[in-house]
Amino acid sequence: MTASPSTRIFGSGIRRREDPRLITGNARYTDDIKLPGTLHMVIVRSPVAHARIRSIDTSAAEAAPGVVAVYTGEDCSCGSVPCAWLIPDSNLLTPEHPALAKDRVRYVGDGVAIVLAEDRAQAQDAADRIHVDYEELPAVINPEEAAAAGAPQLHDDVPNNIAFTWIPNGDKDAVDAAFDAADVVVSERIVQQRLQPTAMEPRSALAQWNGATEELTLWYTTQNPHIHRLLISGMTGVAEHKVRVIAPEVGGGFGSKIPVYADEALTAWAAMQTGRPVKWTETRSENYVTTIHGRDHIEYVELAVNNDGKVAGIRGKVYAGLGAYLSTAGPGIPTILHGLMYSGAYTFPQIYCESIGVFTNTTPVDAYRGAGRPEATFLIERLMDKAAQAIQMDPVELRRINLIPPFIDGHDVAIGLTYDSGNYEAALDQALGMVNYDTFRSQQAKARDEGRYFGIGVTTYSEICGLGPSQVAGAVGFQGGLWESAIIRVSPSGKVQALIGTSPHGQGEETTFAQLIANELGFPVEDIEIVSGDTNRTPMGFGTYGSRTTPVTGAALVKAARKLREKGRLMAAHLLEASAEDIEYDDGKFFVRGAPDNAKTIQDVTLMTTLAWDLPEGMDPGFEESQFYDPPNFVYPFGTHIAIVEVDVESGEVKLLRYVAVDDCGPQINPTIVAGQIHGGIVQGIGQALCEGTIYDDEGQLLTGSMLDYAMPRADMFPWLELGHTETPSPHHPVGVKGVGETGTIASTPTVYNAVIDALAPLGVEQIDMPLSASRVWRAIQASNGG
Ligand code: MCN
Repeated sequence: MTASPSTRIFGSGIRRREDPRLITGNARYTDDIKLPGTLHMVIVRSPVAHARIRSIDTSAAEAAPGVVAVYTGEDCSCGSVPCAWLIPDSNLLTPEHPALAKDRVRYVGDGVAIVLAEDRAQAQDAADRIHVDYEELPAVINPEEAAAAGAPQLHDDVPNNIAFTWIPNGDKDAVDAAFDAADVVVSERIVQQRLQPTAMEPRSALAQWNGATEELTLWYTTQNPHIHRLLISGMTGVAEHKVRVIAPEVGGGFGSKIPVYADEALTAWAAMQTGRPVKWTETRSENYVTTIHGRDHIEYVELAVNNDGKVAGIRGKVYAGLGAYLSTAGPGIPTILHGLMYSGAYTFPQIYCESIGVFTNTTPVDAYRGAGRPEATFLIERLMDKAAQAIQMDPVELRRINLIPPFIDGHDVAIGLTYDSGNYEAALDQALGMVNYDTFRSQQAKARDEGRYFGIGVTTYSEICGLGPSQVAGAVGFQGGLWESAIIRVSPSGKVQALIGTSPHGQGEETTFAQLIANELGFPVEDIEIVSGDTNRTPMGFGTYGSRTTPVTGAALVKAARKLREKGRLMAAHLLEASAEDIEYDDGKFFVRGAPDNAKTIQDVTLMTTLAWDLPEGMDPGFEESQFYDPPNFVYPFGTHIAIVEVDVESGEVKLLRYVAVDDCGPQINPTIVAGQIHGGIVQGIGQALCEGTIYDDEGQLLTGSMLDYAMPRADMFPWLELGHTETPSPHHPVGVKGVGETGTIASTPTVYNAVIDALAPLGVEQIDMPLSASRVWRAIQASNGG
C-alpha cells in the first residue's frame, strides 16, 4: 500500500507543531493571564543568610497606597513546604520548612512576609517599607564544612547539619579488599559546583478562589500539575478534587519547576484569605535566589585498576549540599539518582558509595537536568582518564576493556540494577570514526612540539531514565507512584484528542506523541491534538522529568491506541461482514486479507462506533480508550561523546574545536526533536564545564545573582555539534524508545573537562576545579611544572 506522508511518520523529523505559536509571541504564559480584580503579591525576602527574627514592623507597608493586606509568618496559616522523597535507611531528618519564616531565616531569599496590593509596583513599594529586625548568626556555605564539628547549626533538630547518610547495599569489606589487591588506585577530590537553572520563563502563579464552591484554580509554571495539585491541597487544606492546577505554556524548567515552593502555595493561600485573584511572578534576581539550584557536591572518589586495564572497583564519599531546607525531591538526587549510577557503562565488579546530605545557608538544591547522573558520570569518566594515565594505557582502550558487552534483554550490574539493553562499543566505534581518533592523536603530538595544546576527551556513558516503576519508587522512598495514564478520544468526525497526565514544557511531545498515534492508528498527524497540563482535563500523571515522558506516557499512548485498533478491527469485520480473524490493518485501513481495495478506514469505524446504530454484539459505543501504564523497569540510553579542544596556554582560554555525540535512545520518533534535545543538553553540560557556577561569599550572599554575573554558555563558544546515533530498542517499551532529554547534559561535562586536562597533560596540570574559565586554567598552568 502507498504510505500517506502524514500517518507513517514515526522516525520522520517533521517540524515541531508547537513552535509557530512560541516563536510568533502567541503563546500564553501564566503571567499573560489577566483576571479582573487581581491582587499582586510581592514576597519580602531575607537579605541575610542566617539570622533570628527579633521583630517585623509592617505598619508603614499597611498604610502604603494600594495595599490590601500584609501577612508575616505569625499571621500565616499556609502549611509547611513538604519534602516528597524520604530516602529509607538513611536516618533522614526532615526539619520543618515554614512557608514564611517565623523566628529564623536560613538563606538569602527566605520569605518573611507577603504584601498584596492593587498593582505590582505598589506591592513592591510597600514591601520596601517593611522593617525586619534581624539578629545575624554565623552562616555556612560549603557542605563539607557544614558537616564538620563546630559549624554553625541551621536546624535545632539536625545535629551537625546532616540530613541523611545513605549507603546502598555495597559490601564495604569486599570493595576494600578489591582496592587492597589492585595494582593501582587513583583518587580525586571533585567539586561539582552549584548551578543555577535559568529557564527562559521564571516562576509565576495566579490563584483564584471560589468561596461558594470552595474551588481553587491555580495557573502555575509547573512540570507536574497533578503532583502539585496534591501538594498544594495539603498546604492549603483545600480538598484535592477541588484544586485545579493548570500549566499554561511553560517556558522551560530543566528540573527547577518540579518542586513545590512556598511561593506558589502562598499565592493560593492569599487568594483564599482575600477572596480575590492573586498573582505572583518572580524577577530574574528573585529566581536566582529562590528557585532551586543544582549539583553542589564535594566528592572524594577512587578507582582501583589492574595493569591489564581491568577495573577492580570504584568507591566514593559525597558531601551533597541540600541548601537550607529539603526541597521536594532534594534527598533523592545525590542518593538514588547518583549512587545507583556508579557502574556507568562498565563491568565494575565492586561499587561502594556513601552520600551525606548536608544543610547549608543557601538556596535549596533539587533536580537540575540530569540530576545526580551528570555528577556520577563525571566522576567515573574523570577516574577512567586518571587510571589510564596511571597505567599508561590509552583512555579509549581502558574504556573498551571495561565496557559491558552488547545485551538486548537485561544485564545486571554490581550496584543492583538491571540495565535493559545496550551496545556500548558500537556507539564508541562510530564516534571514534567520526573524529578520526588515531589521526588526531598523532596530530596532537606534533602540535605539542610546536607549542600548541590540543586535547581530546572521550566519554562512554549509560544513564538511568524513564522513571518508574512505582514499586521501585515505593522502595526508594519516593512519596508517589511513577506510572502514567493517557486517554485517546476520537470524535465522530475523526479528530483525535489525546489527554496525558505528564506535562511537557518545551520537549516537543505535542509533535512526537501525535506521530506515535498516527503511526498506530493511521489518523493524519494534523488531526491529532495532544492535551496536557490541566488537572481537570487530563488523567492522573506524575510529571515530566527524569526523561520519562516518552518512555512512560508514550507507552501508555501506544497501548491505548492498540486497544482502539483492536476495536476498529472488530467494527470493520462487522461492517465488511467478515470474520474478525480475517481482517488485516495497514496504515489506517481495515480490509479482508487479500482484498485491500475493499477497506474501511479508521475514520469509517470511528463514525460507526460513535453513532452506535449497528454495533457488533457485545461492543460498547464510542471510540475512546484509556490506559494506565507502570513501566516494568527504567530505560537506559547510552552513547559516546568526544570533544576536541585547544587551550591557549598564554591566556588560559579554552576553545572547543569539535564536539561529536553518538547517542542511543532506541528508535527515534522524531530525529529533529531528538537532535534538538541533545544539542540543548550538550550546551547545558558544557556550560558547567567551562563557565557556569554559583558563587556565594562567606556570609552567604549570592554573588552570581543576576545574568550579568552568572555566566551562561553563549552560542559563540560552540562549533557545530556533530551527531551520530545507534539504535538499540528497549525490550520492555512497546515501541522500544528510551528517553533522551538529559543525555547531552550527562555526557558533555566530563567530555570537555577531560579534553582540557588532556591538552594540559604535558604541562603537568592534573586537576582544575570547574568551571574551567580562562583565569582558572591560566592559574593552574602557572602553578604547574609547565608554568
Ligand atoms: N524523543 C523521540 N524519540 C526517542 C526519545 C525521545 O523523538 N527515542 C522525543 C520525545 O518524544 C520528546 C523529546 O524527545 O519530544 C524528549 O523526550 P524524553 O526523553 O521523554 O524527555 P521528557 O519529555 O520527559 O523531558 C524531560 C527532560 C528533562 S528531565 C529535562 S531537565 C529537560 C529536557 O527534557 N528540560 C527541558 N529537555 C528540555 N527541553 C526544553 N525545551 N525545556 C526544558 O525545560
